Amino acid sequence: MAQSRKIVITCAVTGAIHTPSMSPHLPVTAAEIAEAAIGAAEAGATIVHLHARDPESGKPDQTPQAFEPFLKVIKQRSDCVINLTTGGAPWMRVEERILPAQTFKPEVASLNMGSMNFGLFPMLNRFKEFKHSWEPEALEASRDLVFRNSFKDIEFVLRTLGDDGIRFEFECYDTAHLYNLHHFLERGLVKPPLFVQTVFGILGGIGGHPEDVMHMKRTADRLFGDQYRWSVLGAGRNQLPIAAMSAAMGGHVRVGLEDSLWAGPGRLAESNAQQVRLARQIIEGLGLEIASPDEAREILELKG
Ligand code: KMH
Ligand code: ZN
Repeated sequence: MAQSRKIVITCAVTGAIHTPSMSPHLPVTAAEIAEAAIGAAEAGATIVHLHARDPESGKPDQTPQAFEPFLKVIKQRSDCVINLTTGGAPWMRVEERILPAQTFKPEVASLNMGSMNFGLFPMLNRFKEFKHSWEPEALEASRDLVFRNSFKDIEFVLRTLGDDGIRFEFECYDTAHLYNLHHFLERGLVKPPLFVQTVFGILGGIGGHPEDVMHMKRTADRLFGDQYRWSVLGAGRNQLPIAAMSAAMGGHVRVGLEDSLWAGPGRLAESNAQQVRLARQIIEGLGLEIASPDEAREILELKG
């Protein structure tokens, strides 16, 4: 892994996993998503990873029309790097999931590197009051849900989006996904430097223990050497401890309400910017600096 003294903070502002009833601070409308992304960028996030939602129900919405209004505002008011999800929600088909990236051709798009169980249902124990019927239904349905990212799906995304110069945030939820990425590297379908987002603590993927983090890093180091840039995403309570581990080792970090609703034990984060500030404190406390958008463009070799 190429170590960096400038740390790229990604902020994933809303996602598709948490539901509006879980936190009043989860951005749902286009105006809320725009404000959250701009606030995160002002607090020090270099990249904003974006999903859209139906403004009434908060249900994930992968139509380009849902993305357009907040993308316009963010681009007017910030120079941050835009990263559009191709994960959408785990129950969507890949053709639907790539529509926003296909339409808006961002600098970065996420790409999930393997199929997996995606266990949302444990949240049914923690959160019991739901305003919309789709919320508990979606969580319950995850008992029998496979987040499908077959080799054919991954190749389809690479071939459809790669020609537009879009670079990828390769989301790897277990060591197998690193090997899948290595397979595409060997076939010449992905180009270094690879922006590898290792994901910890999702039920269905690797856990959030420090040994899990080290095992993913060692495996990525062995497979990719200097050809990758390492970033981490810890789900829920794993978010900041894992961010701290990564930063201490010269890796990059991702925070945001997509990945965790919390700002500390039992304390809901009041904004995405608050989580960015917490990550920034860790980074600067370690004597490191956060990367500006242009520095991130250089580190990740984005099209700019
Ligand atoms: N929700 C995260 C664990 C995507 O958007 O492509 C993974 C994610 C998927 O960010
Ligand atoms: Zn996402």
